[in-house]
Amino acid sequence: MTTETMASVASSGYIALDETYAAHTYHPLPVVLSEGDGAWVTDVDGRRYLDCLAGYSALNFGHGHPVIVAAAREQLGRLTLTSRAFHHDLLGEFARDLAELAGFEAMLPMNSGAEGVETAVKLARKWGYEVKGVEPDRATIVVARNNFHGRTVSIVSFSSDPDAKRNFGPYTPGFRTVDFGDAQAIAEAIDDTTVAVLIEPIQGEAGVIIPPDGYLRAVRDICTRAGVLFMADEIQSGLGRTGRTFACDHEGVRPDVLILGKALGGGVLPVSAVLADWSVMSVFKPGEHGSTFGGNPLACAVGRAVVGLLSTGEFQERATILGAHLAERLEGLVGRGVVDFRCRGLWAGVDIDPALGTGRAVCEALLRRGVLAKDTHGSTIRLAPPLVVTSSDIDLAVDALAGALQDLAG
Ligand code: IF1
Repeated sequence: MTTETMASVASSGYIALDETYAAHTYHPLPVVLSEGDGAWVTDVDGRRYLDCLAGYSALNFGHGHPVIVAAAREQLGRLTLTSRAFHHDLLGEFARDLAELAGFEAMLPMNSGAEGVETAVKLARKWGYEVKGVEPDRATIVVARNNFHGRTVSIVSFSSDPDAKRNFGPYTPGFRTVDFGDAQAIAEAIDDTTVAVLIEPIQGEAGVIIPPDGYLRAVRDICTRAGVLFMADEIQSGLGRTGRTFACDHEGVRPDVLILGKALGGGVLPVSAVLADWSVMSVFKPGEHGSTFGGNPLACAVGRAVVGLLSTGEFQERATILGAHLAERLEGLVGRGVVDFRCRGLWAGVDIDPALGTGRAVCEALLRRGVLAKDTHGSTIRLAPPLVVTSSDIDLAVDALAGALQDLAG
């Protein structure tokens, strides 16, 4: 039975309804989820799956973490939205807590990750003109090939993924692309129009691409010497995923602008934020940037709960210890259908032998074995379970991967 026909009668009804009314911007696996608890989810037929995607790292704390749910429930009954035309009693505390966790003087609350990245681009350009003295409308930002920073027109303007970019022009100018991992290429791309360098410390969608040791430190030093802003997109790599609070922490590097999202909303609602010191953030004046929902009370309540969970270091330690176990188990699959893998904390990109099939085929086989995962490109899959996963869950996931590879080998 093919995977496409594997969907049950019940789930087929849901899938048909999705396809009738929801834009076809995804090709979901044939599973219809209805409940989540920790690292596990349940479909409409009562089948349970280990969630190894975790909402692309938006569910670092798992489905329904009690601290996050309690904070959301309590705030739902109090005040959920005011707009920023008025103050409310949670923004200042959330801003303080997040700024202290990240080591910055100020934060700007937004909603989606893409809004966070767009905010950072606007901030860097404005800082460039008003502080650095770049000629008006000439600002450039250096970005990395194979980046993923979101789906707005300006962001896909500097994407190197043809599917993400095709037929969305005319594109926003002012971006220069260099190979990820090549610090010298960044130095050579910087000139007197450059206001910032924007990179993911580890490239997620590209396949969990970890740069050479010292790369982040080199980028930091190059940006400092050139007087340009080092902007780190930690929307996917941040908030415990790699075993540290932020992926930049692995090299002891502090960016000038830090962009957060996904798990900042606890898997409950979209919460993103841009952090910087006032020497940069103060270029934004009232009326120059904002959003209806940015910094809303419900987002602040959930965001504060997330910061509280991260402040103990428990999740970072779990990701380190369990990530080492994941890497050790994956090592055992190299040469048995796995060509190579990269792993930092509980975040792995696994390259499957293309002769066995595409990453999609592997994920369909994993689905049949009770594990949810998502391919990135070609024959690479990403494993990123919630950080509440257990060691035996990881064994189950890797055993299922071994079985899936045998299924594909025939
Ligand atoms: C989709 C990818 C992952 C991100 C980084 C900003 C954003 C993302 C490093 C934008 C979002 C999501 C978007 C989602 C699938 C997923 C994704 F496959 F698209 F590329 F994770 F790798 N910076 N990534 O990873 O945040 O606006 O989505 O909140 O668009 O299909 P967002």
